[in-house]
Amino acid sequence: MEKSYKSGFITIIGRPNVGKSTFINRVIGQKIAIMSDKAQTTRNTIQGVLTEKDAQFVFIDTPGIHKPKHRLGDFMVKIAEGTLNEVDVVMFMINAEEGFGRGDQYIIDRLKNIKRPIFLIINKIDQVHPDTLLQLIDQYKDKLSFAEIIPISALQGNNVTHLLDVLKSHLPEGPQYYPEDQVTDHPERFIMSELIREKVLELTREEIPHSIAVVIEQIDEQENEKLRVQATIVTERKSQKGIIIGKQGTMLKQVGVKARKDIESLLGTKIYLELWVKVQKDWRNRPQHLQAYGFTE
Ligand code: GDP
Ligand code: K
Ligand code: MG
Repeated sequence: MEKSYKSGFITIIGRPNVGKSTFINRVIGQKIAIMSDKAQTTRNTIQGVLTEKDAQFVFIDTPGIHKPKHRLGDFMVKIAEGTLNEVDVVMFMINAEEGFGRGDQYIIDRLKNIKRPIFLIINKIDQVHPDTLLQLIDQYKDKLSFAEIIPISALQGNNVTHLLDVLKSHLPEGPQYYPEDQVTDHPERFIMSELIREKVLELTREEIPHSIAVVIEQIDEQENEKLRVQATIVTERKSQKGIIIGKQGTMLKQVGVKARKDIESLLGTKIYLELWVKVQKDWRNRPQHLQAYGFTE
């Protein structure tokens, strides 16, 4: 008898920095969701597609659900919540290094009415003693009726294959939604801007909060077949612009070098990257600006 094909959509939800993007990158094996040790790095849903012989997993990376502090936060929570009832499995990811907190309660309250199988994924087990793990499971197991509780290390890969097997068992029979060589349905433009934003966050450390956006203004091909990518980094304040540019442009240059390398490996081609920085006061609170930067509903 022919074995049936399984496919479905899986969303990953959890507090910022628990490892959602790291997990997607690990299973997809290509850098599609940016990672950083700062909260709220991921602002949009990114789909990662994993195709196996008998199944296709479509992962949706959500921005961390957290209480909104401004309009952008509001927007991020809305898309994260919106995905929950449209998927086949919800993965609620927590960080094994942290105990149950208010942020988790907030998420659990939002998961209570979801009619989908919810997995509790305890990530970063490479950082904790097995006893801590047992205590955590004890703490969480009665808060919600979890279909599965699975500890993993997204960074080192421990137990990730097992998780995929269990996920597969929860997926319905279905078609192969995407061709097997497609790993994401996100426009490359968006990923490029995310890679640039990641470098800014990484290199400027604590000084730049999440008040930046990156816009890819233009992509064109040069005569020598290199692509030229022009991008603008939008900041809220003049002082932030100064930090991003750095002394005699050194910071911006570093951002450019690092982002260029990642974009080149994404596109498989050499590029020129031109970066500009501009100040747009209070952009996060103005709906028309959110739209201009791609945060549309
Ligand atoms: P997200 O905000 O949930 O998408 O979290 P990220 O994927 O951006 O990860 C946040 C930080 O946690 C990064 O510095 C990752 O390298 C780190 N991280 C993610 N998974 C693991 C893990 O399994 N073990 C350890 N030790 N660190 C991890
Ligand atoms: K993050
Ligand atoms: Mg993320």
